[in-house]
Amino acid sequence: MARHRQRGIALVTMLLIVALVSALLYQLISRHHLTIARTQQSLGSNSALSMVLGAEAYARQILVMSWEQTDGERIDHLEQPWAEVPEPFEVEDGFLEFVIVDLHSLFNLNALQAGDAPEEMQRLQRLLAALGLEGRIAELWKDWIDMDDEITGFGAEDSQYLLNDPPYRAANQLAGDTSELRLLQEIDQAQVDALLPWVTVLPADVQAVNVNTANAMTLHAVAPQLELARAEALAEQPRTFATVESAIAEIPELNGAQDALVVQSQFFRIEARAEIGGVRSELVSVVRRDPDDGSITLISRDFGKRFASRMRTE
Ligand SMILES: [Ca+2]
Repeated sequence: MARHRQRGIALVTMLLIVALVSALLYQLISRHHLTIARTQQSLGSNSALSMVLGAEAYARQILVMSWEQTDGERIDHLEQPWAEVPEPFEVEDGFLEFVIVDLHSLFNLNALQAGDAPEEMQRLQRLLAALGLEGRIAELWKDWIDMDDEITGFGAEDSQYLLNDPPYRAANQLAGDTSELRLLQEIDQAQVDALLPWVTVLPADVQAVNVNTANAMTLHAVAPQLELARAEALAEQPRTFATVESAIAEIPELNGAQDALVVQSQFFRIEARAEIGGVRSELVSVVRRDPDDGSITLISRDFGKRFASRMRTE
């Protein structure tokens, strides 16, 4: 009996030891897994970050190369290397993609700050009408960036914004980002989303639309005689006008838009996105390319903007 009991105790002890070792091993392995997962995550995010910064550097090179190829003519158009959208690059455990956008192909919302700018107000209203949006947005926007506190039409100034919860003030200066549209009084997300693809904020209060790269909406907005259908047809064609005058000579409907048009672009936006090991990184950079020597200056970098991937449908 005594021997049986001893055996029983030995067995229980063994089982206890096995259980203890198993628990210890499990804990060790879990910790190890966690460390591995953490390392993978950190490696992934480092790689994705390096990739988008690399894409930005590469895009800058393409912009310089495009400038060098203009052979003293110094015009920018969509037949140049920068405008070619590269296929997403497959890399180990992920992909990288980027695109360069000419900001002079878009409507400069900051142009509404110039003087009393009635012409720019009408231009923005034409854009809004073409998009089926209410014209009041132009007045709200003008008040948002103009330096005074006087309400324009159905616009709004501090007197309205300070009554909001939470209260805030009108910017009363050139906008730094198109996302400021979201702060306008009584504007909703759907209206902002409809407007965003066609507009930009250049660090200048002038309209400088490149007739060679502009989208149909922007051309229609700045040229009062240019119907939208005609603008759409024009935007489909390859355009390589050397001067604004030659563009107007060929397309008389552009008359009245001389002051708003250019054939040379300075500001570009680079949108880069990488996904490595399930970790995503997005970068939107704005750069200025000097029209005289082709050198590039970084204006802003934003890692917080989200945009649709051509690789993944979201
Ligand atoms: Ca104002």
